Amino acid sequence: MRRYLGALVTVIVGAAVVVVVLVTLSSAARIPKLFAAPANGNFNLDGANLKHVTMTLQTFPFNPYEDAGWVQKTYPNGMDNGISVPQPGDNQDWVTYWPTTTFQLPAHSVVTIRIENYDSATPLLNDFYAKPQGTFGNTIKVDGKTENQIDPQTASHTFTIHSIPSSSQDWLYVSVPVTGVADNAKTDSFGMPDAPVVTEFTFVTKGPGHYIWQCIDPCGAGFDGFGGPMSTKGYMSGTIDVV
Ligand SMILES: [Cu+2]
Repeated sequence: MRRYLGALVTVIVGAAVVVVVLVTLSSAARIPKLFAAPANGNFNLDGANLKHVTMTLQTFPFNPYEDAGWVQKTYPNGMDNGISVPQPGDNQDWVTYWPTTTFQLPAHSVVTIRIENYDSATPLLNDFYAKPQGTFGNTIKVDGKTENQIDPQTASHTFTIHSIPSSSQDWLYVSVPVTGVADNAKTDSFGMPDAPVVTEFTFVTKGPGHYIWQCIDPCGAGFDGFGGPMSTKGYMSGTIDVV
């Protein structure tokens, strides 16, 4: 009997250790929240009446929590365009998309994404990504002005949706350059610009599928700027589920 009791205690202690480790890891991990794009009425596209959704995202040169008071001042009620602002998280010096990197979009719908970029330029390594692709008219609006390409030297990030070829889901490829804030722009004492550069683009989703998106600008650390935030999910990359 004693022998069985000893085994039982070992199993219980082992299970408790596993639970403590999992709880500690999950509270320390930066697990991006799901952002389901909010409806924004309908969109008449070539006679078809499609659902229209609009998402607003930000890109920051560092975690905005590093700038004491900025988050409080900019999102006083703790909401960032309909989604609660994330917790401070780790790697605060890394460039990052906000408020999350995990998105859900409706199928067969018109999607408008607006990116408020507070980061400065890191010239593209490949000019291919200086041209918007897969958007309406292969264009973007940069601070309200329609463009079909940007100067690759002024790029700060890209928002590039793609996936591996699969016969079980539609193909979806959308890529836009995100223009950086000018080096001489006015900033606060932490380096946060007073105003972002706003890039807006619109595209149509096809059928349901699971896609990934990432930035292809060398905005990260290490070799060719593709390490750190560029090689860690939740900063410069994430997922898009079309449902
Ligand atoms: Cu980037």
